Amino acid sequence: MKSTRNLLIELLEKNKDNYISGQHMSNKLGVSRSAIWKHMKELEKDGYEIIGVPKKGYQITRFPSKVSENTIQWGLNTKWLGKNLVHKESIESTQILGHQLAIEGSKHGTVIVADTQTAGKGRMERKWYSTNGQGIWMSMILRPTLLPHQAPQITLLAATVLADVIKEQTGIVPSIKWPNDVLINDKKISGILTEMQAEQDCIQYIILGIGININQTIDHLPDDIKEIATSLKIETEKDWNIRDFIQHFLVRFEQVYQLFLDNGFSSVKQSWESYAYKIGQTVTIQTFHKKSQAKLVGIKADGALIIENESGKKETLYSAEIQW
Ligand code: BTX
Repeated sequence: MKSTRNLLIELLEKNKDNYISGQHMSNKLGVSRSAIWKHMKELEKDGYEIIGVPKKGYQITRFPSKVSENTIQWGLNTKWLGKNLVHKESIESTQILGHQLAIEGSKHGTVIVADTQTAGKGRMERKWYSTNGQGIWMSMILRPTLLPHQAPQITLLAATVLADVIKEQTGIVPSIKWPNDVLINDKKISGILTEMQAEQDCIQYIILGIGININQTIDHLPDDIKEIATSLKIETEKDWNIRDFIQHFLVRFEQVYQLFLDNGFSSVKQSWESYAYKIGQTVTIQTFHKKSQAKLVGIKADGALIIENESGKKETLYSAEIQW
């Protein structure tokens, strides 16, 4: 059930080119005009600008780009994802808080967002740079009824959703380097980290962490990643509204996640393949025990990587790094 405040935002958003009368809003939402007025004062505190003209009504003139629990949740058209949301200005890592909250029992769909992370985590103890207010640093708690070996499929799903959202919002078609790097023009715009607490045949929870570089210029990127990283701003030469981007991502993620649970991995697989990086090409692959040249063939029905090794034999890899 949507809150009155969410419905009010939607109404104002739908009518953003016109004035809308207090009476009309009050009839539509089934609350008094003074309640509407109080809600609008609250919206103004979070950066919405609403003008009121006697006899005409109200018009929203600015939606906030500010990220806060309120601004993300207001107007967020999801059923369960992000309905419980924690926003921190600065945090060590949204993954760490995600684990804490999950252990304390936070529900499926809880989202944690930070403006900056002081110790953002990549895979295998690597570092994830999370500059202040210039990207999306977000983790979500998922409690799927899947088997532990299916968890990596959620990583591929998240990368696919992000690629879709980037394509819809910017017109740029990204690529996905197996398993989890989303690239634009062969540079990394996003990283995804899936951590899981599981027993032999059941997942207790997954903390799905997503880092997306949004408004950094090349000067904001630390020297050691300047050559390999990019941001939406670098690629499009404009600033992006971080709050809007989070909302688009959450809405899309919820839809695709539901399809995945209902129909299995095949629809995700198809979409993932449409973005696949260097399929059919020979690349350097690092596995736990060796580094070798191999041709990327595709992914299996369960999301594992299929390669053709130097002697022409097909192999299936569940864990590996495709090198640049
Ligand atoms: P990864 O291990 O695939 O990538 C980490 C590598 O990516 C680093 O070693 C570095 O070379 C490069 N890198 C670091 N920061 C950036 C950046 N901002 N942009 C591009 N490249 C970078 C990928 O790990 C998983 C990253 C998940 C990050 C999210 S943010 C929210 C959540 N909280 C948290 O601590 N981690 C996740």
